[in-house]
Amino acid sequence: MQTAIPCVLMRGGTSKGPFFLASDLPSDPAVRDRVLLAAMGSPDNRQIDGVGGADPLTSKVAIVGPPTRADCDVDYLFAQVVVDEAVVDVSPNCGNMLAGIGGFAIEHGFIAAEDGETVVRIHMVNSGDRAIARIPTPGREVEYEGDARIDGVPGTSAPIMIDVEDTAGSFCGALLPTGNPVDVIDGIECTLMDNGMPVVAMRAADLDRTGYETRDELNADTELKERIESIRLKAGHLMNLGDVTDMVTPKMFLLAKPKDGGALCTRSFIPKVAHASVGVLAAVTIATACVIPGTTADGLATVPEGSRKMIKLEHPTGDFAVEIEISGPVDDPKIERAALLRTARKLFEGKILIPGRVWDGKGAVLESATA
Ligand code: NQM
Repeated sequence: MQTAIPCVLMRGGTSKGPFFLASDLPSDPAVRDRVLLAAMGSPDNRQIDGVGGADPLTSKVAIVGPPTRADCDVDYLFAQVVVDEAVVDVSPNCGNMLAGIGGFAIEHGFIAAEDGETVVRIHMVNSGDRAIARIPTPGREVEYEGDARIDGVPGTSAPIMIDVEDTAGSFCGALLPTGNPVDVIDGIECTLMDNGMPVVAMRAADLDRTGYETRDELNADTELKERIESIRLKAGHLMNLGDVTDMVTPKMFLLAKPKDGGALCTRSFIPKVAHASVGVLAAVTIATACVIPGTTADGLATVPEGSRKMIKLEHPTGDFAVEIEISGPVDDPKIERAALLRTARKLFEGKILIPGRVWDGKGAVLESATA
């Protein structure tokens, strides 16, 4: 017998994956992870026996439950299901899947919709931070259709404005976990930074690359990927993350001067596959690096004047704008707030079926999904 689990498949920003109610999944994290692996079809390059899209950007899961923070309406736990390994990583946030949480929370009764727009306060359980999403709700119904366009997604959808708060040092304890704007790893200058996502930012030129390569070119560049992974494993220790072998953070960035009118050109690895565009909180962190003196972005980035700045990051399929508000002295700015535009769309609702031997629906694991 298969076990049926209620689920909504959503596109959140440039990512896609099943959204579950926490109450519909096993409460034991080890059993839950086996269920998620089975649901997505991991480990397998094609995820042929599950609903995963065989790409890190479409092998993501959102788990939603009642708020455990008094100033929030809903809890959101993000899980990255690794495509070709039996690994589920709940250490990072995902700002793209985040875009789908507001609508899901309204439609599942965590918060009542207003007529026009509903503000949903989301507890990002992975980091403990809060995000505020503004969901279009004309007639008290979640509106998915609209005129907003984001690069990496064809067509247009309803705009979702998201503010993220107090994300500095969410995972690493400090914005600059080593206290330095630059550290040298394997002979390469790296900025190790966490403003919602741990990232390692390197100048593409220092690795003898242009920083304007396509995603396919980067994915085929085995020598580059090996050098980047060696740097990542060392950076993990320096960033207070410990052994990151089985973690999908830190994310790895190559930086170059902008060439399409943006502030900075980026290419990212998440962390072993090149991103088709750029992660949301990773982009917030890189935008932050653009305004901190002495980082690897300093000197490459063209940063607008003023305390409220729109920083446009170029990526392989367009650009991504992050609005950041800073205060304090120019040589030691404090990031007050980051805001961004995303869209999301409900694609499918129903039940995911997983083999009964993985989970019988009653909390008992009868057999490992990977056995
Ligand atoms: O950085 C990809 C994505 C992400 C994560 C990744 C993200 C973020 O594009 O907040 O959104 O880094 O694996 O969905």
